[in-house]
Amino acid sequence: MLRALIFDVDGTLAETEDLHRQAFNRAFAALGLPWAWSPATYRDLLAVMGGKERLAHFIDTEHADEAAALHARAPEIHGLKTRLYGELVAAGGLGLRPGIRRLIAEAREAGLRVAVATTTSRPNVDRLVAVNFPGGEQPFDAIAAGDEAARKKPAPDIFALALERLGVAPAEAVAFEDSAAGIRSALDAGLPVLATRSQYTEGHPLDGAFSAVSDLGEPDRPHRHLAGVAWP
Ligand code: XBP
Ligand code: MG
Repeated sequence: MLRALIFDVDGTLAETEDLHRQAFNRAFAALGLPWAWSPATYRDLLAVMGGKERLAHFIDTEHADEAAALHARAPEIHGLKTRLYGELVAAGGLGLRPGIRRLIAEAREAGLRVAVATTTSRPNVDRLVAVNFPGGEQPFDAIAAGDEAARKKPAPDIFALALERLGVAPAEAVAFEDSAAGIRSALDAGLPVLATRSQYTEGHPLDGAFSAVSDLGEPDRPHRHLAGVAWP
């Protein structure tokens, strides 16, 4: 019996990823670092899940000669990036992707539990919730985020943690994901996955998802099924 829905955040609940890129760039500039990640560069960097891990990978591959000094500054860079990202989300009133609000409401109405399993840092989830559910409403019964899992996606840890917090078995839930690494993570946690492709996961193989759609759709703007996905 279906008892829960578990959502990824970045690219699934909302198109957040370019704001992460802009926040990184603003943090670099504020801290005097001559770096600016273009959308194309960021698309490649997204192969590394997690902002801290992404930054560490960038330092190791692009600035190996001064890696030790830059790694020492990484916590300050990422901390500022998180603050600036929150400001960007609030300033722009970043909304949810099509169908998300409706599905969460209908799921709760039907007595299902709703959770989040994300690589992103917890303050980023809280800010997105605050902007989209004003008045202190908390739509999620459980939130598993960022460093709460020992290993980030594509490891299954964060979905396993969300399931544990919900007290629900993998076969009793459905995961929603936008990236290949996220689908791998959910599948390895034992969950069936519905894929919705996002701006930054255009070229990702969505194999393993039981279905792949453009988004969750709205009554006046139905979703499209995506071709070329290998069903399990
Ligand atoms: C996507 C990510 C995140 C964000 C950055 O996560 O890789 O790391 O890009 O956020 P998901 P942080 O799709 O699982 O939500 O800088 O806070 O890590
Ligand atoms: Mg995602």
